[in-house]
Amino acid sequence: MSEQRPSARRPRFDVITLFPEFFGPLTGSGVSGRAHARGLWHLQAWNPRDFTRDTHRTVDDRPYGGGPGMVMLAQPLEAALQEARASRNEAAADAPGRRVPVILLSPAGQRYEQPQAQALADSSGAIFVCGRYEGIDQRFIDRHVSDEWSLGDFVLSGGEPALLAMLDAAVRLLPGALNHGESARQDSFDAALSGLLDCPHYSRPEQWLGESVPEVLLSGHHQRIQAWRRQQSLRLTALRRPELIAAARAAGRLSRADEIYLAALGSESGPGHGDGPN
Ligand code: 4GO
Repeated sequence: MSEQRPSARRPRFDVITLFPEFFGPLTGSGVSGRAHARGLWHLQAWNPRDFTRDTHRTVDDRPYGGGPGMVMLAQPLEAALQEARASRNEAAADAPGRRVPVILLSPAGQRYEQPQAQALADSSGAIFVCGRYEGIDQRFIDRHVSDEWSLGDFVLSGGEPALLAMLDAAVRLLPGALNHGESARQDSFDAALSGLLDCPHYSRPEQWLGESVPEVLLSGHHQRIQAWRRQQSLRLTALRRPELIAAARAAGRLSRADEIYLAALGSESGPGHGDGPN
């Protein structure tokens, strides 16, 4: 997957947000922070408050028609967006003549899942708009937003936490972001795992509070270990997310051995047994 990246250019994420400090941990800590330090990706925040024209630096006002809460004003958002676009063009972040996506985080958006994270990692980036309060003046959305993305069916007080999670999921897929290039590819949902859930993992000590590590993992027998891990993935996925088994089957990603194991599982306990992986 990662080898298919079209060029060595790093994705650039421009974020329009009233709370740029939200993104400090993403650029500063952990896997995403290290990838940022290595220059694998870039983030630039734009605060609409810096683009207001009144002395009070107003970014929101009451909704026409009444009702609770406040609405983000279109003008500071548009001015911030123009600045972000200009800055991207100066940096030649995007292919010439191609309009960069402007993406709003919204519960009404399209669901963001692993394929979307991979596509974002493979792209030259995007401009993201994080709303606060009750939302954003619809005229700004109609004029400028090309896509709306959602992390799931829940409401946040702002788009920032959703975007943090989305960017983290994308950035860790960048070539060179993880120390062991393989470990991203063996995660839950990845094609290398046929879109199944990941298997359980164990480390030292061999005995912990009377519980031991599955014997096969200590055997040193690579093929047996691979087979066991595959079976654990199949078992966990069949138990927790049976629709992912169906999708893997439909995509032709289940081997004959997989099917034999699943058939044995089915006759042993049946679906909905509620048992854990052990
Ligand atoms: C995104 C934004 C939830 C999501 C949001 C989500 N809530 N599920 N809240 O991805 C406009 C003001 C929307 C707060 C924003």
